[in-house]
Amino acid sequence: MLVDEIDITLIAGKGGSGLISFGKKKHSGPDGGNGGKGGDLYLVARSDITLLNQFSRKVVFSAENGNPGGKNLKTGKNGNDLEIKLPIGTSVIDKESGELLFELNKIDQHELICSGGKGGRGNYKFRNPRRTTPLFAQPGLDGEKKEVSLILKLIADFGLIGLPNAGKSSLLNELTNSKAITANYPFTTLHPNLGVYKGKVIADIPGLIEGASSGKGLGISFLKHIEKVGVIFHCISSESENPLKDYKTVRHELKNYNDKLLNIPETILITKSDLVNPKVIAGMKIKLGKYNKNIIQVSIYDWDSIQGLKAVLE
Ligand SMILES: Nc1nc2c(ncn2[C@@H]2O[C@H](COP(=O)(O)OP(=O)(O)OP(=O)(O)O)[C@@H](O)[C@H]2O)c(=O)[nH]1
Ligand SMILES: [Mg+2]
Repeated sequence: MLVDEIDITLIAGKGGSGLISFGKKKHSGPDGGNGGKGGDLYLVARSDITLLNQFSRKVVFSAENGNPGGKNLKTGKNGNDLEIKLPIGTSVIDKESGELLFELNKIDQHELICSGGKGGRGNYKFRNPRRTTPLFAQPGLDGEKKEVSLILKLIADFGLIGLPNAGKSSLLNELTNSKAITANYPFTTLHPNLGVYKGKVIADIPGLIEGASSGKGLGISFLKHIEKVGVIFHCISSESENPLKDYKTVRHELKNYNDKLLNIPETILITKSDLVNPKVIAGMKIKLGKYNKNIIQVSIYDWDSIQGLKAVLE
């Protein structure tokens, strides 16, 4: 199961405490060093979309604390920074304020999310002519702590959408070296699958049905993945009894979820073209062409049609 929403807690390192210490010799005065700074916590974007799955085992992450100051004015070692890798397409939301902190949109994007606490000053720093033997030092400051919600919206160049059983996963497998499970029953795909063809990312989205936007079928939990798709491949099976109804049903669900989805460029794929007479396909093209002229017929058993579709991806 692809984890695409999770809450985690991030804690930067605490600063090391300042030291209270005096030189060995009589009258040699205070020599307690400052504590080291706590480690910072960064979020970094990577291409692996399964990275949120790491949080099914652990949800609290802390960068290293700074070390305490030492004798002889020695400053404590700074705590190591911690980098947490997240999938590209992740939005990071502050749970307390609800504010969107940032989106990770570029591979290797590197964002500081929690700063480490400052180290405390050692007693040497507190000496003055009237106070030659300060018997105190500062503790280190706490590192910043944030509870964040991570929400993944896949960033894909092409998204295969349509009713259940339309042949979406089969196409993903033909176009890429993905091995999505396919079967002759609805809702085979329960979470989006990604594949890559010549650097282009293709997402196979679970089947949509009428009412999906209000929770029917698999609901809308994955509709958010369509928001960041460059081109929609709307798959309609040539076996459909009413292709126009199928088309409108899916468009209606997209609109209900977020009408901006209707502005994403769309190509209609008439799938499983090997199963029907060419006349049936010609009829479908006329009916669907009233809504969208970009129509391509494909079959996973027709090599030429798959090559033609690959050319569109390039
Ligand atoms: N004859 C023929 N069968 C196909 C073709 N493409 C897919 N199928 C079959 O149609 C059935 C459904 O294919 P899937 O790829 O699982 O369909 P899907 O759209 O991903 O379905 P969901 O994940 O349930 O939404 C499977 O039995 C496939 O083998 C095709 O081009 N020709
Ligand atoms: Mg599928």
